Amino acid sequence: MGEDPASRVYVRNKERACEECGIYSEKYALPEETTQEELLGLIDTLNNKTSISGILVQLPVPKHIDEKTIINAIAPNKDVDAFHPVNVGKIMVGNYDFLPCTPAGVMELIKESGIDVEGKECVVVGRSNIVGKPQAMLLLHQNGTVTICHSKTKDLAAKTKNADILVAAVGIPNFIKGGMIKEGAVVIDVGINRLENKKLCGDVEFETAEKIAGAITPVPGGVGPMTIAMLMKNTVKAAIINKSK
Ligand code: L34
Repeated sequence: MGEDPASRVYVRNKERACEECGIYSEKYALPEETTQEELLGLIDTLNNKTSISGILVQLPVPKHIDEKTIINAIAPNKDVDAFHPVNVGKIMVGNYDFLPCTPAGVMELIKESGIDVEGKECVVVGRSNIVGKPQAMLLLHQNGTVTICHSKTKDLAAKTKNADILVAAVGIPNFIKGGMIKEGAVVIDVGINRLENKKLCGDVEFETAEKIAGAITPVPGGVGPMTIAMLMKNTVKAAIINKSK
């Protein structure tokens, strides 16, 4: 909804991924002026449309729309973002259908790189509902020892320097410097920041961090594409779950 230029790129990438996977998709590019009632009406239509297995409202939504109301309106069995409180609760107790795409993508990168989370010091910088909080929970499920840091954390560098696995999800360009990282640590950069020169950069200062880290993800080409891959996975799962209904 609206004119967010980054959202336009991400949604286009999602459409393209659907095509590549052979997933049927519908895109509704709603104008900024659309009312909350109209958006809720569309969600209700899609909730009841049997040809649709998964629904996603790309965030951020314009200021006159209440994000929580929108997330709550999506049928939990079609909530391929796993943002609905029912799905958030299921993740908390470890009995879930969908994982949120970005944290799940981070876990997949860790797993595919042969990194064992068990017993590791994991530090998540950022506590958003869509990344930081669920990321911490997924690392905990893999028996990591998890610390969540945020804007009020005292002596952040001491915390990040203790991390075997460091996940940066703060949304501040180049916030984590090489000097804040432990030698050999796994550094995962969730941030996608657009600089004034239009260049993309992460929350980690890559040039200094790559010299210290044992493994590190780039921006672009790191977590972003994994977010989309996990959306495809959730959508296939939703199709299977909803087929029997
Ligand atoms: N509802 N809103 C909802 N679900 C989501 O899972 C998202 N997110 C975040 C923003 N809002 C959302 C995304 O889709 C972030 N995000 C996302 C998706 C794709 C990419 C980045 C973020 C991506 O494709 N990144 C590319 C670069 C793209 C570019 O050129 O800007 C990369 O290589 O990182």
